[in-house]
Order: sequence, then C-alpha cells, then structure tokens
Amino acid sequence: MKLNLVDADIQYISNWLDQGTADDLYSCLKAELAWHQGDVLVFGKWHKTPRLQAFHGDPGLGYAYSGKALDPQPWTPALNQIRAKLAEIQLYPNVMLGNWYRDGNDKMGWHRDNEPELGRNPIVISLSFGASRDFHLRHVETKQRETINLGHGSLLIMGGTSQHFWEHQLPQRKRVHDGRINLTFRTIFAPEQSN
Ligand SMILES: O=C(O)CCC(=O)C(=O)O
Repeated sequence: MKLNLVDADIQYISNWLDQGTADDLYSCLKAELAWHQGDVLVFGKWHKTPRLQAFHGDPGLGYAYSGKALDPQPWTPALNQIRAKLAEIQLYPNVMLGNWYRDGNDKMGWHRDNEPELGRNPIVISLSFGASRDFHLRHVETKQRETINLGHGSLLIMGGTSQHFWEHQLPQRKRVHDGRINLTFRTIFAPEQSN
C-alpha cells in the first residue's frame, strides 16, 4: 500500500512475511545479530541508547550514526535470507542497522535518515518483528503527522524525498510488555557515487 503523503514516497505492506517465516526470523535475529547497547550524543553529552542495536553489512562500509562511527559485522544466515527476498523485488541494500526494543519503554526519538553516505534520496527498507509499535511521521515544514502501526512481518519502504521532508520516531508505549526487532536496510554510497 502506498501512503498518500506529500513530498514522500512511502509504502507499507503489513504481511510481507508469512507468520511462520516471521516467527522463525524473529528467533534467529535475536540469537545471531551482534546486539549491544550503543551510545548516543545528545546536546554534547553521551547517553546509553534506550534500545539495543546491531550493525551488519558488506565489509569496509563504515557509517556515522548518532555521532559514532560504526563498522559493520558480517551478514548472518537470517539477514541473508531477508536480503534474498529483497533482491526478488529489486532491492540490494549493502548495510543493515537493527534495533531491538526490549519492551515498550525502549524508543527512538525524532530524526531523519539523511546521512550524506546514504546518497541524495536515501531508500530505507524497514522490517518489523515481534510486538506491534506505533511509528510516527512528521512533516518538517507543515508539521502534518501520520501514524503507522508496524506489525510482525511487515515491510515499510521510505524512498524519494521522504528523508528531506519527513522526520520519524518510535515513541515509548508503556503498556507494551513484549519486545520488537526492527531492521533497517540501507545503501551506503562511495563519495563519488550517488542515487
Ligand atoms: O524501529 C523503527 O521502526 C524505527 C527505526 C528507525 O527510525 C531507524 O532505524 O532510523
């Protein structure tokens, strides 16, 4: 389903993975990925991220994220299974930044995925596993807001000028007691390339 949002190209498919595949991948991702609690720079001070994170991808593709340089861990079987499925729809990302929200207290604040190494119009491919969580979008100029409830096995693709005009966040939901893993596959370009 394509969302009807001005200045954005956003598609959401709620059951991109069937239930069984999503369940299996959720277990494998918990076990396989290099999860750790990262650090984030907020107004010049370092804090622990309110979630776990993992960064995997092609060797040598560093990524500056939240004020930190990340080096990718190798692809894992579960990630390769997902990449093969993405290739079927002509998507060939070269890195994956994952977030594990241990329960509804874990969150991510407003931001855009517009780091220069993601090119002019970044394509962010987001897969969700586990507890459904609200995902907020906010237009930077008009302040229009949208909410999408991202469910188990769903796929959200943000492309076009989405990262120029729309910020997003994953707010706290105190009543959610279960965990959720979100994978965002991205493409890092060499400085002379772009999309
Ligand atoms: O967990 C989510 O759905 C959002 C993740 C996100 O915003 C990001 O990785 O940039």
